[in-house]
Amino acid sequence: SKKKPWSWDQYLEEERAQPAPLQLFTEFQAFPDGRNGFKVGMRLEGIDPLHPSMFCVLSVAETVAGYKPDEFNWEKYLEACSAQAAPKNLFRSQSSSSSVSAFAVGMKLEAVDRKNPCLVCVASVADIVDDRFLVHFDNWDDTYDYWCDASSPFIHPVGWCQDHGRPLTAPQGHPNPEHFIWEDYMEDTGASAAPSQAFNVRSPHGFRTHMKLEAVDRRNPMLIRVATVVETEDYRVKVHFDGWHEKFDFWVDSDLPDLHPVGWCSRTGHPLEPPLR
Ligand code: MLZ
Repeated sequence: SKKKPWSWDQYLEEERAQPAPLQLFTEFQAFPDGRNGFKVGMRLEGIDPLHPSMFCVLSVAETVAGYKPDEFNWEKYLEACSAQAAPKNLFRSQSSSSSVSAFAVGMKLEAVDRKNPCLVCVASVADIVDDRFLVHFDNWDDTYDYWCDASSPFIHPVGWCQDHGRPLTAPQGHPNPEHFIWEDYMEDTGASAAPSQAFNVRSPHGFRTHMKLEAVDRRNPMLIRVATVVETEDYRVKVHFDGWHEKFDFWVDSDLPDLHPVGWCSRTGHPLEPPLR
């Protein structure tokens, strides 16, 4: 007898589990709304993950996830009925999220070192692209750098540590790291503080334990697996690959583009790795 192909519907029923609701995912995690037009060999610019301050020349090596041609396609639909889409900027939520950021290159802030998350350190805005900017830690190499936007929970205005009774890690090589004084440092460096109104921390994500989703396996990013949220923090989730040992569980930011709602693989035509049995 031929085995029935694996299906989410049946699996969720067997496991009495719920899929993570669609509205918890960002637009980069949710279902694509256009075709993947990238072709092998096309050149582009991208951020080097080991040196986030560097943009490198890249080539497309392989393409998979394309929107299935038989599915509804806005572009084609609009063309067919010669209609216009209501522009994004008319929608309040969209225009506020794409508003010009008040951050400028050189401004100082206090930022969590994502590689040493218990440290909040003296940092600067090192680069800006649209509403995202590069956080650099003063006098450290660029391997601690990361890109974020004004809604990041990992950045704070100058003076935050003092207000919250938390230690602030001074720039590397600071002559008196135990008594770091922002006013003196900004005068010495001729820099200014990022204005506190520029910080606009997002609300916590809303994913709950036991919710099901589809997640990229970072050890082999070709593979997307059936997964479960097994632990949550305000801005991160711990992901478990169904049927795999818990030693493969991993913490990620809840807005990581490698997390997708149930049904994403079937929509995009990407193969989904079913749970190991
Ligand atoms: N133990 C590490 C901490 C580095 C912290 C850097 N923060 C931007 C070291 O001393 O290398």
